[in-house]
Amino acid sequence: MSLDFRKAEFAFGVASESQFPADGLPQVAFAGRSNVGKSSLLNALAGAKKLVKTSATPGKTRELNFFRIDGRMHLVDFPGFGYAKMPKTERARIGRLIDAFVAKSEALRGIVYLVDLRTEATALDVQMVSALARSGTPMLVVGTKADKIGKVAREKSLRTIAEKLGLDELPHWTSSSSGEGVQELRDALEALADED
Ligand SMILES: Nc1nc2c(ncn2[C@@H]2O[C@H](COP(=O)(O)OP(=O)(O)OP(=O)(O)O)[C@@H](O)[C@H]2O)c(=O)[nH]1
Ligand SMILES: [Mg+2]
Repeated sequence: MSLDFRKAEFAFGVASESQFPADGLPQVAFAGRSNVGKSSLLNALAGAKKLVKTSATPGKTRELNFFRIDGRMHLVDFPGFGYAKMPKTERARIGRLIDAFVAKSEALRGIVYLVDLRTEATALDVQMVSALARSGTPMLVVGTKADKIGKVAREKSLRTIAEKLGLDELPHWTSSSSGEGVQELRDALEALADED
């Protein structure tokens, strides 16, 4: 049965390990640098403008925010990595929370790792992707903000990202503004939710 992404609702925010859910719903997490477009992409997937708060100011998301899709899966919006102005202790707290979640959540089926097509993969992205991959969770890399660059630059950026992150295939790509690539990502998420 196909997942209706328009049936999306905020479920809960998780700020500590004691709040990790045990409801058994399959989860897919959205990770990446601050400002890369995680929350905007969740809104685009849901076809909603305001399901998730987005911001031109980075560092807005500080909890793991769970969104329930069609009552059948949770998409989890992670706080962004690498926001320089966030206090060190807060950054460390968030880092530990994400590490614990990725290591312990049995319902986590995949991690969507977002990279801005204009900046390509940075040293921080290389570090975070290899740290997250150590958990053994399947990872899907997605290039974001495709509307901001041309087709030729996009293809070059996708190849560079694949090379830097050591991927076997070119990443998916999306634009939350134009909606390009969003349906393909819905299909990939649905396949993860349906796996046993
Ligand atoms: N043109 C364009 N702008 C985008 C796109 N996606 C996000 N943005 C803009 O980029 C900025 C950051 O987007 P967010 O979705 O809040 O980014 P985030 O990754 O959730 O950021 P943090 O919560 O700080 O980690 C906002 O100003 C968005 O409007 C896109 O596909 N195209
Ligand atoms: Mg966000």
